[in-house]
This record gives sequence, structure tokens and C-alpha cells, in this order.
Amino acid sequence: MRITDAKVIVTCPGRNFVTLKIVTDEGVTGVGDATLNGRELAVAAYLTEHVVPALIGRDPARIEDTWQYLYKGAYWRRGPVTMSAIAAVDTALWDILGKVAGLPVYRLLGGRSREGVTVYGHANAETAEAVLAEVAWYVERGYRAVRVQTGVPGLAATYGVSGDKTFYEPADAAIATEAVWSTERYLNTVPSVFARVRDEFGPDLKLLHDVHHRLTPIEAARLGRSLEPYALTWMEDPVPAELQEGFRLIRQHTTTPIAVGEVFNTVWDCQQLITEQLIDYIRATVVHAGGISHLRRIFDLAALHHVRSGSHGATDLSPVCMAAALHVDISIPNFGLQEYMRHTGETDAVFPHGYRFENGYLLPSEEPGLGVDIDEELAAKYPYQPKALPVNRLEDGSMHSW
Ligand code: GCO
Ligand code: MG
Repeated sequence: MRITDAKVIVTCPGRNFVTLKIVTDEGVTGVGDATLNGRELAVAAYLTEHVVPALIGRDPARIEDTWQYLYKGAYWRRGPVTMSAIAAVDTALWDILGKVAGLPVYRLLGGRSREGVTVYGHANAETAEAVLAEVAWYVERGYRAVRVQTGVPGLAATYGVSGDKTFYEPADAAIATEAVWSTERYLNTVPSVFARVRDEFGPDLKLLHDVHHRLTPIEAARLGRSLEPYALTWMEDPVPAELQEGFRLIRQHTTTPIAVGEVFNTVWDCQQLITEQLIDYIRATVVHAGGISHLRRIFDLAALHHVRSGSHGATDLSPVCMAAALHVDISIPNFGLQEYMRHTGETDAVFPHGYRFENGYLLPSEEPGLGVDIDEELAAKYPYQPKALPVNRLEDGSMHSW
């Protein structure tokens, strides 16, 4: 079997997605997600200019060799654009392999290690009062884990809180909107919110919170310590993670578990975090971390060091990424949690898929391959729209991490 074509499909059914569809001479096709929120066309160009021409004529079953070819062959290693492009190829090749074998991809990865993939939903609202109703909405639908984000008094807008509760989407304008941030106001608000949520919902519900890379290590240590009475499952992205040893300081002060990794692209971004046991959950996922093949390497290293998976699953990762992530989640020994933000009806229609939500779990499709596709005709009806993620400034105007 040979690869005869690879199409780069950019579509915007409510938000932008980049999809690679690999076509073979035997008519079997495979899909891979290549979406990088706010930088979609950079990955599309990388694929079109530098990857697709090299794929034509290759044997689609040589997944590892193709991965190494694209990684080592670029010379310029790593980075989100390169690794999202490699991820899309890798994912599509696993899809093809599954279809050829007549097996869902998770069976090629070693088979089922659990009955379902526990997911967490997103409760977000301006006030603590209103967030209680949001958490209840998820609990009524069977969710066992909920991420809680609220507004911060004195700040006009806060990460994680959106007007549209069902479909959270931060990339909202062609030129980035500017938000204002205050660490002091934030640190003074969050613990009281979790006190109310824990009090109302009892000890069994898993609670999570995303700091979105906004603190310094000692501030994160203070937050983690102040949240200890409410037994969070994790505090996410407490600080920007370029400085991996910075996490030692957080660890010295708090037992609140730490989750990191949605912006990581390779195992090298988290090697120290994992081997020094500075984190508890690694949140890399298929699309931004080199595909199924490389994500498995990250999770295998993590398993050796008591670190569990907690893959990113925001709406800017397409249903193709979600389908692939679920095959990994159900098969690895050290699965922790999977993020699940529902896609809009338009997105679900463009990406027909067989995974489904049941009783707090997502279940991967049992169809051969990944069990997801792209409806190219429908995709063509939603042209690309330039959208950027917001930026953040402190109250005095200094730039800050968003
Ligand atoms: C999450 C993430 C997202 C990111 C988004 C950026 O935990 O789900 O932090 O909300 O902000 O994926 O494109
Ligand atoms: Mg996050």
C-alpha cells in the first residue's frame, strides 16, 4: 500500500480546525488533527509546503519510520508548529493501520485497560453562587470530575469564565483582545469558592482548577496550600513551565497535586518534571505532542515516575484529536483523567465520530481505526476566519502571561 495524496483541510464550523487526510492507492484513508489555536495557517502551510510532498509514495504502515523522518529530517526540531504537523501525520497513519487491521486503534495499542475514560467537565460562572449551579448541572449528568473557574471581583474578565456556558471559546477576535490581571485579587478569591463547592457537593466529587500559567512558584505554593482543605484532584498550569526546576519550590510547600502540559510538544518539555516527580499529571495530548506515537512515549516515562495522564481536551482540539486521545486513554496503565469540553453541533457534523459520553465516561469508537472522519463537502461551507487568543496585562499595563 502507498500514500497517493494528503489533503490539508482548513474549516471553521464555529471555530477553526486544521485536518490532514491521508489517501492511499487502496482507497483506505486516515485523518489527523493539526489544529493550533490562533496559529492554524502556520501549521497548514508547514504541512502543505514541507510534509505532504514527502509523504507521497511512502508505505503508510511505516508509522515509526515516518515519524523519525519528519522529526529528524526537519533538522529544526520540536516546537508547536512542527510537532502539530507531525502529530497529524502520525494520527492519520494509526487510523489507516486500524482500518487495514479491521481493529479499533486502542486494540493495536495493547487493548482496554479500563471500562471507560473518566472525563471532567467545566463549571464556570462569574460568582461562587452561580458556579454551584454549574457544578450541579454536571453532577446531574453523571460527571465524576468538574473543573471550577469563577470571575475575580475587580477584574472585568477572567480566564475560564465565558458568556456561553456550553461552548467555551477564548479565541474571539482577529487581533487579540486585552484582558487585565491581578494576582492579588485572584489569590484572595479562589479558596473561598472551593470552600463553598466542597461544602455543597461533599468529598467524592473530583474538583480541579486551572491557573493558566499566571503565578510565580511561591504564589502557586501559597495557592496550593490554601486549597489543601478542599482536596483538589489537581491545580493546573500553576506557573509557566519553561523553568522546570521552578516546580521544586511549589512542591516544597504544598500537597495539592499539580497538572501541567497542554502547551508541551515533546517529552523534552517535561522530562525533568516527570523524572523528579515535580508533577502528578501530565496534560500533553495527541495533536500538540507529536501524535499517538510520541504521546505514548511521554506517558510511558510518566508511568515509571508515578505520574498519570490528564490530557488536554479543549474545544480547539478537534473531534479527530479527541477520538485519538480516547484510544490512548483507554489503553495506557497510568491514565488519570481526560478533559472534555463539548463541541458545537456544527463541529460534530463536520467531524462525524463514534465516541460517546456515558455515565461520566467517554467511550472510544469500536469501529476499525479511530472511528472519526471529516465531511469534506460540509467543511468547505465554513471558510477560515482569523481568530487570536487574548493577551493579558497587569493593572499597571505590564504584559503578563495569558
Ligand atoms: C484548558 C486550556 C484551554 C486553553 C486553550 C487555548 O485547560 O482546556 O487551558 O482552555 O486556554 O486550549 O487554545
Ligand atoms: Mg488549561
